[in-house]
Amino acid sequence: VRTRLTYETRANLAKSPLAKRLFNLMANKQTNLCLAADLTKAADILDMAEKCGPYICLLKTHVDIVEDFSDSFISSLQTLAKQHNFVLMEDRKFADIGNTVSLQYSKGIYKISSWADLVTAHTLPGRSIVQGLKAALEGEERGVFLLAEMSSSGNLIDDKYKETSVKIATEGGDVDFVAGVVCQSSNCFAFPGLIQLTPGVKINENVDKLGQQYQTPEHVVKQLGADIAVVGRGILQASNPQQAAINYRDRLWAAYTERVAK
Ligand code: S5P
Repeated sequence: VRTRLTYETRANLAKSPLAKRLFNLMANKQTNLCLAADLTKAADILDMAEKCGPYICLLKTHVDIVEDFSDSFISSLQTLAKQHNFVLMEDRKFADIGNTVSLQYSKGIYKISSWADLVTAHTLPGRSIVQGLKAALEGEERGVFLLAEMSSSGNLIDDKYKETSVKIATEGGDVDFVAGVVCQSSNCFAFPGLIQLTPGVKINENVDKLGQQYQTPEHVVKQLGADIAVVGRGILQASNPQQAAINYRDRLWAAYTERVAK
């Protein structure tokens, strides 16, 4: 079972160079925490990246919510990523035909492919979405996480959609570009070389007012099979975000070490 294997072992099984890099980073830095930096001012995101950087493996952005987006914001973020050794993911959730996502990935104001190590994509359009994203690259080492499940209540994803999404992630000629799967259950996929990214993690709440559903760090890692847990407001809205990041990191890492020791 993939969830019993260590991140080091799984790094060796990964087909995606980005998955390999991220598994090794997690093992060396001893963190499986992703910060969802969902803030609307560039300076606030950079401040949060500075404070939480030492405790995270991944920093996830939604750049289209940043009101003062600029190229210098991106270069500052990249400097922090280097300094504190974390990977950058733009949670764009691409969902269009290949040609359109290729343009959305590399062009426009955000030029996502020029800086984001990882992006997310829905599988709704089919396999061509992966091909479209890959077509935008000019030799950069990049990866995609495909959504096979969502954390929101009432989402439309059923078992068939989930299974086909995992097929797209694990079969065919583009599997070296797929670094992982965004999902909510350990039986979602079997291949140990892929990373399971699981959002909907918060210590003190079960839901928000807009359909989000939360679980504890221990539950997502031990029961739901998360390799990386995404925490946004649990850290961003804490009275001391840095201390909250440390708490989430400690609890998530302890849950992982218990999971692989069993
Ligand atoms: O199913 C999903 C997939 C994602 S990527 N549910 C999610 O919540 N997300 C993202 O995780 C969402 O876009 C947000 O950036 C983060 C959760 O934030 P939180 O504040 O609820 O922890």
